[in-house]
Amino acid sequence: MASMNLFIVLAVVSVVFPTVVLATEFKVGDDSGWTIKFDYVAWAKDKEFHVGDKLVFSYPPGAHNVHKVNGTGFKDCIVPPQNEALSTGNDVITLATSGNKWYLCGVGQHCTIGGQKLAITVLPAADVKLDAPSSAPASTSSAIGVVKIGYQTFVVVLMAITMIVLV
Ligand SMILES: *[C@@H]1O[C@H](CO)[C@@H](O)[C@H](O)[C@H]1NC(C)=O
Ligand SMILES: [Cu+2]
Repeated sequence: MASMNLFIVLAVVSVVFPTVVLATEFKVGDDSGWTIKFDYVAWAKDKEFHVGDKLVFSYPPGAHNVHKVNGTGFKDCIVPPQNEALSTGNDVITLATSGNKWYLCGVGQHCTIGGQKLAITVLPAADVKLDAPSSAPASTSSAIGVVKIGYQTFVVVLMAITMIVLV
């Protein structure tokens, strides 16, 4: 019986695990958090953001806030109404769509003088990080398709075996 239970656990884990691995949580500014006089351009430069990933803006509550703005707002530091700000000091934003996203701090001159603003480009959901060089997108996606089908088949077979053993 113990081995069957293990089997079930493995089957469940194999279904649940991929979604856990594939979403990345980014702490904006790493150990510096969300603050003034930090180079968020450099911070974002070498990172890949995908739909489903999360941004965490971390700062002492009251010191800063977080506004999502458009490209113009970003460039000119146009601060939206205060009541639209995130301001808990631990603001988590799930990247729901692909494309360019812009965020800034609406406190004082933090955006204009402090450079407290972040621009990122969100890529489609990261099914697999097998990313071949982007020169061959078509073959890459079909390869991913095969991998996914293979994986799902594996899980279904595993489930089926588990059921048969249990009956
Ligand atoms: C960008 O946001 C500002 C206000 O923050 C608004 O006035 C403007 O129309 C927006 N631009 C676009 C292209 O949506
Ligand atoms: Cu600020």
